[in-house]
Amino acid sequence: MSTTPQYDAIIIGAGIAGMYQLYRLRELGLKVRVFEHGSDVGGTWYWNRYPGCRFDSESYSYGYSWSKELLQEWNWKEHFSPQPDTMEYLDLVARKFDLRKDITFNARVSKATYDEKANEWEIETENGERARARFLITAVGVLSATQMPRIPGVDKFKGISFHTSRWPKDEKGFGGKDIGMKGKRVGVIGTGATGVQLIQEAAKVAGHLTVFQLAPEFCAPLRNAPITDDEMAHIKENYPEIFKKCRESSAGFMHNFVMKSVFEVSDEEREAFFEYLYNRPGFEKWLGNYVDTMIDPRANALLTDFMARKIRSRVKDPVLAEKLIPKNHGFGMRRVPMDTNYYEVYNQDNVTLVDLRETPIETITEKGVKTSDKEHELDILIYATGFDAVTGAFTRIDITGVGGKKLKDKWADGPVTYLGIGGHDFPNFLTLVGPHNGATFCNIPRCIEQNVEWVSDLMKYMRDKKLTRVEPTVKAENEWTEHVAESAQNSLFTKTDSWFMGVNINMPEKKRTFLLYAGGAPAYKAKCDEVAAHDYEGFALK
Ligand code: NA7
Repeated sequence: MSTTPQYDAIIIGAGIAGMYQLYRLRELGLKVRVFEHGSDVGGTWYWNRYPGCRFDSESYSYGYSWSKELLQEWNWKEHFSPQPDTMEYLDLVARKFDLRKDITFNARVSKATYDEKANEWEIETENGERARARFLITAVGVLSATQMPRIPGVDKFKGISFHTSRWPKDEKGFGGKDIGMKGKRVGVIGTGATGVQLIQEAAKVAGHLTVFQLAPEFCAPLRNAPITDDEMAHIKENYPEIFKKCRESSAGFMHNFVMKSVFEVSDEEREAFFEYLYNRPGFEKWLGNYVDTMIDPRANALLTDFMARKIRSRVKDPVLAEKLIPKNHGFGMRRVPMDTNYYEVYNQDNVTLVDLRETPIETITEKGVKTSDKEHELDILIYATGFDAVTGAFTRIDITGVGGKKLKDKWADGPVTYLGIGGHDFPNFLTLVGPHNGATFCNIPRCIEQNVEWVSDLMKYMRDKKLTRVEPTVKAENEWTEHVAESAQNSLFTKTDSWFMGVNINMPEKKRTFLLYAGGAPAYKAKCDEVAAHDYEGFALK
């Protein structure tokens, strides 16, 4: 008899999705095991502990909504929670619901194989540990597959160096270690949402900070603030309204587009509204703007012009300001980094911007970064170069379905999925926040809850009906994949290159295709509910 441990379900990943999925399946009475690469819960928040790492979602719209007790027990300290506080929150969740007892930590799943005869999945970790289960549920995150740049010499640098998602841990707390940037020559490569958060902190302490920028993003002010006791008391009273607002919004945030065109209003009214939004906290200036700013390029151009003027007003040197203004995309067509005095950093004497479009990196050396014009000597070099987004966390596991078919091959020309929750030839394989899933462009815990609850209902349904195998049909996955592409065509996301489109300068082999779902969270939920109401239409069940 096999000694491989046997479960009803195996979950890969103990981030926000994996933690909740574990809780829900345990409530169903199932035997569940979670395998997690990190040494603790938290997923994205566990790995990303660089200085400045924090939410861009309003904190109180981000936490789990499923436990009234938890909602009343936890006090958010800031409107946009910093990473150590978020980890403290997730630690509370893990302790309160005794989640850690069912999680194996320091266990990266490297292989998952479907055994057709047994109708079971077998996983194997890098350490050689194995386990089997009827269901395999992935909770691997959208931005978790760390991508180092493909620059010659990345292993040559003799100083302190790592990717932002591998920042060392503070042994005494939940955040990142103080690596001693104070007074040092620090270099940061990459100016996406992560780079921006890190740069504005590093500039406060570094002797000299050199920012290596390939192409700038349009950043906008976060406007974070502490949450007072009175505010927190008010938030606790209003959780039902907060979550209702999120449910009704297109991306699960507390903001919704204004159902008006920029062209319906006068120039003065439009400018005043843009200005109002610019002074508001969070993503409202992106996701609470006139609806056509994200659909119509002419409308987007007006908002883009406003945002470019803001950058010019914040950066003293006009030549430098132009280098910080994106010319290859409009505002909001790529993920908008939220800033706190980011642009003002470039007015400081201790900060230099190196525009890699003018002077490309030739190689990383023992001493620093050699660009086409000079060698920049550094003590610390941080790579804020992003991730093999959305599909990377899947394709880095050797996943084999029916008849030896590999998921990696199935997705070679871009993912093919049904509801972003599974695919043909991969029975009982359920992908929370997978590519094409409504949770990919969303205030993620809001949509994670929808995903987890839907999957839990499916598993309950199967148990009640004594069904043991669920697999999307080819027709259903083709139709959904087409629908995903169509929904993206109506947005401006497809009009530029970004990780939304699977474009990564370090991965030229990755196909350019829309990896998210742009139809909106309410439409996605409605479709999932309809599928469930029709006995999981589009899935072959037996
Ligand atoms: P992103 O948004 O993918 O940003 C990565 C940045 O690194 C971006 O500015 C890239 O420039 C730059 N990059 C990547 N490779 C290189 C090389 N080889 N040389 C120079 N610069 C490079 O990742 P983040 O971690 O900032 O954010 C990820 C998400 O996390 C974010 O959207 C949030 O949702 C949370 P490029 O864009 O290619 O011009």
